[in-house]
Amino acid sequence: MSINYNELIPNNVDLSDNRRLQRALESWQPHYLDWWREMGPDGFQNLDVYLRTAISVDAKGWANFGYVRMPDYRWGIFLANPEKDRTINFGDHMGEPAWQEVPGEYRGILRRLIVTQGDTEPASVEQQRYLGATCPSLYDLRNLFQVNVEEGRHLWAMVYLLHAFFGRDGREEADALLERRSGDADKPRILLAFNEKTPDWLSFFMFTYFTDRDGKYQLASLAESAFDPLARSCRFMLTEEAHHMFVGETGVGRIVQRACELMNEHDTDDIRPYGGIDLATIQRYVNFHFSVSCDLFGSEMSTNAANYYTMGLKGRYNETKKTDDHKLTHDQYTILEVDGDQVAPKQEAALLTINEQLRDDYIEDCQRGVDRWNKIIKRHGIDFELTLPHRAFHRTIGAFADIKAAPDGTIISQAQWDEQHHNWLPTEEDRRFVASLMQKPVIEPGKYANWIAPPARGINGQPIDFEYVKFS
Ligand code: BYC
Ligand code: FE
Ligand code: FE
Repeated sequence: MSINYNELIPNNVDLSDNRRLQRALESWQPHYLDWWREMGPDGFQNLDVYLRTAISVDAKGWANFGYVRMPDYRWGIFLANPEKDRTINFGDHMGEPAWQEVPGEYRGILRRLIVTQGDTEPASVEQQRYLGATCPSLYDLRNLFQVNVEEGRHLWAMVYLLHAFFGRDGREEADALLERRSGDADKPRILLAFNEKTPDWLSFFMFTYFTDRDGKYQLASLAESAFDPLARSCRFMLTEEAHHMFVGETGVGRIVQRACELMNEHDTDDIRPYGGIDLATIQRYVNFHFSVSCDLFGSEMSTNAANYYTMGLKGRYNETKKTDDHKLTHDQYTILEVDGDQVAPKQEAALLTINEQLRDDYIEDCQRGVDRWNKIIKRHGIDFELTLPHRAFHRTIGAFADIKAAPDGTIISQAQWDEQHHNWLPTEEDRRFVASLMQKPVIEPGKYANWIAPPARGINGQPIDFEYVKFS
């Protein structure tokens, strides 16, 4: 299905056939642009940025790269192609045809899921608003802006669903998505991680590695939804998500590489005097971003999640590849719980552990990238391993919210935590140091800040010294 770019709102949903919906979205559009100007990237809005724009939703649709001013980016409504005669793959409605409309009894709950998903997208743009001013290169600046415009597009995806299927309540929720603000005391974003700051580029790369990856797993679960327009929206969003995680993985990898180079060059672990970010600091950032992202999966035991599943609203990762009965009424699943002064495995009813099952898939995926970072370290002959902290570490949601745990999962006292946590989480001093490396933007084509290695290759086959953002 090709995308119609001749309309005010590019789309592949035949928007012009539904004049009421078209008009409603066209009246939301200027509010979106106001939000983008107010809360999107600070500065840089009049520069030409080498961005990709989807021209169709099949694999070849991504081949379109060109210079665009960000406010002129063609945000629109793109759903993956419909699957013919799609049926519901799990829960009470398994085997029935997928829904093209929202069943009345699930309206409130489905709207809430869509709003929660939609809320994260503008939140992340707000969190990343000031990073342009300290970019390590034009290549990285372009990647930041690519991520930002696509998160804006993800907001459009959810707003389309709200407008098209939820009537007046949906329109009100769409307006509210532009009113909440990341970190605002009075009108914060919904989920905790999206109210944290992303103050520097190490945080940005960690965020796109760990937090965008929550996006991947949540979107994959929603892509299984019985509500077909949601499933198709999320399917296409996942193709955009892959680039965000690539930015995170390669960004952290390049910082690790530069750290190793400086360690070898100066024969010391203490590379701060040479303007590198030491591996111990990188580990503390990993600990922070991994733990707050783990919280995004909700409680281990969740009747909400069980209901979403039974109702057919939100499935598991790769639902159709699983070989159980897709109802889970009799199955068990092992999760970790606090048992006295230890963290111990316990069997629970599988249906209640859907959140934890997704978190397990997520953690496994997180580990793969950490392994690749460790290969970089090993290749430099350095004896150090980055590790993911235990899932009980530094949690504020779920079974471990009320205890303190060391990164290895040992339960410790509050006093031990107070004494040790500066070794485990970024300190004020770490953050000040990282920020001190990132005082000025590096905007000369082909130049890279000293604390990060250049990428292995450029974007879309372009060289690494390409003018990814035009300042002239
Ligand atoms: N912060 O049964 P529970 C992305 C609340 S990221 C604050 O444990 P449930 C992106 C919960 O709402 C993907 N509150 O959890 C990435 C509930 O409240 P009520 C975002 C939280 O409901 C980077 C209570 O605690 N998408 O796309 O099973 C850049 C107990 O709930 C949190 C989605 O999240 C938290 N961390 O699951 C850009 C998908 N966790 O009912 C974008 C949609 C839980 O007591 N959302 N609570 O008032 C969902 O599927 C679910 O809402 C959650 C929570 C998985 C988040
Ligand atoms: Fe997104
Ligand atoms: Fe993303």
